[in-house]
Amino acid sequence: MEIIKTLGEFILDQQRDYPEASGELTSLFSSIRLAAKVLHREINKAGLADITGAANAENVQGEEQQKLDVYANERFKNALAQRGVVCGIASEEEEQFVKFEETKNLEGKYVVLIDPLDGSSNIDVNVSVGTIFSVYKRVSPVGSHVTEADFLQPGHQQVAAGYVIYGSSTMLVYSTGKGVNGFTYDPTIGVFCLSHPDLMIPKDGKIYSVNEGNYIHFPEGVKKYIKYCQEEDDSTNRPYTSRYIGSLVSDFHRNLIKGGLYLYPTSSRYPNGKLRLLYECNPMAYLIEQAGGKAMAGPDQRIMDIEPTTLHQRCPLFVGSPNMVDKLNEFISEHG
Ligand code: P6P
Repeated sequence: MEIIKTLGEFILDQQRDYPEASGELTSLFSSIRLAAKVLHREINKAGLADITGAANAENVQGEEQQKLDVYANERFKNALAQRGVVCGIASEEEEQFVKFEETKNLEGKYVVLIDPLDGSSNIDVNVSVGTIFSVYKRVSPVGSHVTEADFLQPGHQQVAAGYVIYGSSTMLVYSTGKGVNGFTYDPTIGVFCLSHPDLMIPKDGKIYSVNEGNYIHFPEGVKKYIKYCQEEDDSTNRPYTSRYIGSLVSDFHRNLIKGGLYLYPTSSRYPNGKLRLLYECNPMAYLIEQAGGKAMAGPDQRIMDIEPTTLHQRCPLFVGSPNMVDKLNEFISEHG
């Protein structure tokens, strides 16, 4: 008979690997799991209910907030505040970081940075979207209010990171520093089941993911790499396949499973890159390195070594199979 290992059982098993663990991270993950289940339900009926239309608000990025963006942000914020182990969050949907003021939260040891619904512009065309989260231990004293410094930590300080992908099935993929594991949601029994244990990205791949509409604005080295991907060369499995969904979580997840490289370089519209360091690039970088891959902002700039200065700062992102990242870096080093 098939043995189902649920996310809850997996987390408890992992907690046994951390003798000093006090169960707080376990509690944090259970709140993420709850919010993910609620969002699964809302996203899967979004086409039917009037919650895909713009909420007429704008987020800090100046992007029109879809109602589900707002809904997702509230769901995760409330779930994370409930358990008391989190003292505050930073979110793509919140201009400032959010202090959790209840006494139980002042004692919280963790902060969470989150993109509650990445790729939300895809919702009304029924393309997969995702939630991305990043977890740090606070640096400010337990018992005090959370401070901005708690959020402006470099990515190598993360204690956990993950994403939820709301696609043909809903999956939670995360790491606490001991490898990457994927759980598929079974709505008939309401649990996430271990479906992709010990995920490792192939060292090489045949897929590159980039918005080629920005090609003329890319740095010369990136342009040359894209042409390298398109050249005929059987010995190196080229030409590669171009796959770009416009939803980071979806492109990242496919490349994690099959091997590949996702690129969001600088461009005229985004001179510092489009993606946000704290709640998109760092969590994806943490996951890909745990899965044997690489995440860089440039030839000599590991994403997780960037010292953050502002909550919503952007950076270029090159993430995926290590050999593909290395090849791209060769082109950028040679051609700028
Ligand atoms: P573009 C979605 O807005 C997002 O942040 C990522 O999920 C996605 O990969 C990227 O931006 C798409 O950006 O400029 O290609 O539409």
